[in-house]
Amino acid sequence: MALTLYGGARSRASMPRWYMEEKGIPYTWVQLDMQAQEHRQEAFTAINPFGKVPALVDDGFRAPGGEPLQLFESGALLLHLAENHGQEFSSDPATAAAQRSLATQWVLFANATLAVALFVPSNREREFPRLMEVLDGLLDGGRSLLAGPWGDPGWSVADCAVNAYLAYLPIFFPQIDLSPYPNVQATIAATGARPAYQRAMGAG
Ligand SMILES: N[C@@H](CCC(=O)N[C@@H](CS)C(=O)NCC(=O)O)C(=O)O
Repeated sequence: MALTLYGGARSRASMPRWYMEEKGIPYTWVQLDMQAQEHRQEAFTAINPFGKVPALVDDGFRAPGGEPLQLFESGALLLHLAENHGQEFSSDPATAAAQRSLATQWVLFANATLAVALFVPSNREREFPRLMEVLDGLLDGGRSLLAGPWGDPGWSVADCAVNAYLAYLPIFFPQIDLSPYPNVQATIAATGARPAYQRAMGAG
């Protein structure tokens, strides 16, 4: 069984890459030269027809046509990895079902709500403070976002998705004052100190 992750320098490929580094999931990293438009060439559009990174090939699974499974959209990659490689969910089916649904909620929140609030300038002014205020409350105590009545599962796919965007803040928006959000600041610092995060960011 082999996993191949395609990405570019400073791209969203760092999210699934961070997840695999944290969980010790073996993978091959293919870094496309996006300046040279390698992501628009046929060798890659055969994997993601939209020509965007990240994309993942998992030959432990078959697509409907029988070929190895190919996936695009960072959130889909994260959920596939959590479900099939990350040993994230409880052995109790009812607990696992709730954990899966919550993991999906957080990955979609990260990609569809948080990312838009950060990277779309008009939304940044309107949405950003409200989201940060709520996240700051939820991050109090350093628990996983998937902590619940079943306990704290530790670092999870939900933390990967949300914290990866929070960690972008000082990189892309150093002018934003985060002092009103001390738990967000602590989370960003803790993320940056994780060896797996450093490995994921360092080379990719
Ligand atoms: N919603 C997608 C966004 C993918 C995306 O826009 N990737 C950027 C790099 S971070 C890209 O490939 N841009 C090149 C292009 O659109 O030509 C995801 O989360 O995977």
